Amino acid sequence: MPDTPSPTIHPAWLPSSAFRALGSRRVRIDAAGPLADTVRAEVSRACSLFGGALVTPEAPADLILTTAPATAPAAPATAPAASATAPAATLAASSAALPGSAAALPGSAAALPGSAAALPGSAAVPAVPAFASGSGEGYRLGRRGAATVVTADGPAGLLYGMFEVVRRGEAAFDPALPGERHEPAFGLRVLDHWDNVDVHPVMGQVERGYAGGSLFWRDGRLRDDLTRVGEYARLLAASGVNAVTVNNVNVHAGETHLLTDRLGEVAAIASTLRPYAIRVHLAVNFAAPVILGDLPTADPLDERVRRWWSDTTDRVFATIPDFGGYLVKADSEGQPGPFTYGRTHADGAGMLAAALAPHGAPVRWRAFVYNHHQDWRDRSTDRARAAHDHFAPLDGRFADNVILQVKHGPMDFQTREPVSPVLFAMPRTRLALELQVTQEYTGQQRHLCYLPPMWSGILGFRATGDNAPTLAAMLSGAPGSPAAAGSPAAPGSPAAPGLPAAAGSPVVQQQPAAAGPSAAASGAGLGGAASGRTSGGGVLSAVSNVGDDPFWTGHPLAQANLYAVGRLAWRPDRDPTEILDEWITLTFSDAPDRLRRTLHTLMDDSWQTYEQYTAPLGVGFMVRPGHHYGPDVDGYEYTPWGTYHFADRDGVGVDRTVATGTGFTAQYPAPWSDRYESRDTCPDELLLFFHHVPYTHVLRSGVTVIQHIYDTRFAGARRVAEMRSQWREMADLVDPAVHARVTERLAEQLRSAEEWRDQVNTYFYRKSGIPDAKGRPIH
Ligand code: GCW
Repeated sequence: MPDTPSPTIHPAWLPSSAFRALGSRRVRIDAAGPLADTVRAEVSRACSLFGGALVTPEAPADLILTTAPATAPAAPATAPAASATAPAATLAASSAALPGSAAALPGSAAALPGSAAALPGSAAVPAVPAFASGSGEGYRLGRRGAATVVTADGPAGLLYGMFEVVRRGEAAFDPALPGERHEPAFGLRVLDHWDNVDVHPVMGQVERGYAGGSLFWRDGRLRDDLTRVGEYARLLAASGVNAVTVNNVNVHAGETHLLTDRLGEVAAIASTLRPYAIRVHLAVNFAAPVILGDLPTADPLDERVRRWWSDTTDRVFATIPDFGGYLVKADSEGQPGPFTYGRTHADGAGMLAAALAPHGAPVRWRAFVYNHHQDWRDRSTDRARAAHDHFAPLDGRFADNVILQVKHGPMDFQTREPVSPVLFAMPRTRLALELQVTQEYTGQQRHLCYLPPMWSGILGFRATGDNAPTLAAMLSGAPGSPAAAGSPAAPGSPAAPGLPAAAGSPVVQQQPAAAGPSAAASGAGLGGAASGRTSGGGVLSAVSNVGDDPFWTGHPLAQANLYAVGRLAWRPDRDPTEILDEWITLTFSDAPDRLRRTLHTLMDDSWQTYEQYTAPLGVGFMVRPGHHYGPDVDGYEYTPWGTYHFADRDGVGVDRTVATGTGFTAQYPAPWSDRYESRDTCPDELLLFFHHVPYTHVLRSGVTVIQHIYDTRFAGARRVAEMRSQWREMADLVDPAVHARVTERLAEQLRSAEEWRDQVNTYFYRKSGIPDAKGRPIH
């Protein structure tokens, strides 16, 4: 079937109008090579729209985009950013680092794993991997004479610097613009697509996708027209992402061939993404040697199997020289893995790592491994414990280019979970944080749910105490980050991990965007900017929420979640409200104040609103089995999936204490092990995740659990009704197509929120026999 691309694709955060300031200037580009060509094309398109011009090196310019000489330090931490003169002869130096050029490929000696400086805090922590860093991504922004100057560390930095100028608009040309240094905290910023090549009979084209079909695949093959993939690359580069995994971690039979005889399709995607400095990753099937019919075994210690992976991987790199790496889901939810052969996950990952190491590339190995054949009567098995039980004992046994990819919570992307303890239990293993942008459990892009406040709380979590480094600092190896040294969340308070106390007050400390040495630059002892390392180590991954929907994400306002991932990967300590504001400015350029204010009102707290009408106090699930949309309080209660709330006539919640429960609290370091262990210090929002309590238990907020359930369900549904009216009033300020789509989604959100309210309330009223103290109707 031929592709039928929709003629009206929403421009998301890159409408033409966002380029007005840049496009009306005289712009000089002192750089050459493919990425510089991309920048040149962007600038000339903008200039043709707004009357500016690309000018020659001799001509006066309002904006100079240049790459710093590769021989000079990338950015002395103390040097005033704007003081450098634009190097006239940067072209040859920069071309060495262009993607696609041999010198930039990860096989070069400089890019071999283990070559960078060590992470902070522990001598045992492995070196920051060069392969996790995009090269030359940083840049300085400042003024020289009458011009604004972007001096990039390399070609990718030129692209990112150009998009920063776009984001700033007129402010980028303010004569008082201070000198700033920018570089990403996380070196690898990757969006994982759970896209199937063949339409899966149950999961469809995109597993957990709520925005139509795949951008890459259609009915069993690569799309003929990859124009949208190119547009996607452009959007991602503008948000700061630098890698994409093109297929589902559940690698079915057809998709297994992408590694070998269908590699050409992956190469075509790689070519489309490359102009925007985005590398391709592939999810691979652990049993590929068997499935593809080449070998009788996939045993990771079998020499034939190891050779197979090594030869296959060599062919991948021969076809796609800047290939990013593998992603593996093994021994999980039916996927094959090393357990079949009595081997460990370190053995399994090690085999793939050995195949990738000569190319300087990593394997991301997922820690999402648990028993999905449980019996609710067996209280000793706890799914929350599983990842730690499986992986923590293997710390130190993973190869240098293995990155263990850990979901942010111990269960499964629920609306509220504590931060996974695995992230603090493996100091000798490289770890990646996995977020879920696709809203599997958070309203499936029918509900408005701006997720960055949740992510911000996770990135800002301080596992070992209120003055300890944040998770972001630990993972990114950027200890100088203000996030690592900022003011603590109050111990045990509701403002503790993942629990912003109120809207707009995220846990993570803020830093003025531009002031002083940057986060990474101040980590000079780490091989930071001063030593020429232009990106942080570390990996931030997220499951994409994009499809072939004209608005990209189904719900047009869910674009903000996608935008924010890249922005947080550059600056994990940024205020989510500020990121939202930036997204509004770009997406609704020329937005009058009334629209801006309303969007904040609708979105800033929307995650908390969603939480208010769904499963209470961190207990999770209560969704309809299979598709996970809408309420079904007991939907998973008697299934083998290990996702129980244990409500009975006396109380609700999962006892995960050491004293009387599954002992999960002991997987945390102090002080959190103690805080979670005690009902008195466990944050309210996570109470039912850690404790089974009577309905009459009084929360730290002063209300009983049952009354909290009623109050928040009523408040949540009421809030959605208000949101609907507030949006209605925006009709004159928003593109009618966007307005109509959001209107339709809010109507469904309200229907669903009322359904949640009624089902949860009536369930707990009947279980507990305790009426609502305020006498409201419980249906
Ligand atoms: O949350 C579960 C999803 C599965 C998904 C799995 C995973 C890709 O329901 O659809 O499979 O997580 O993360 O592997």
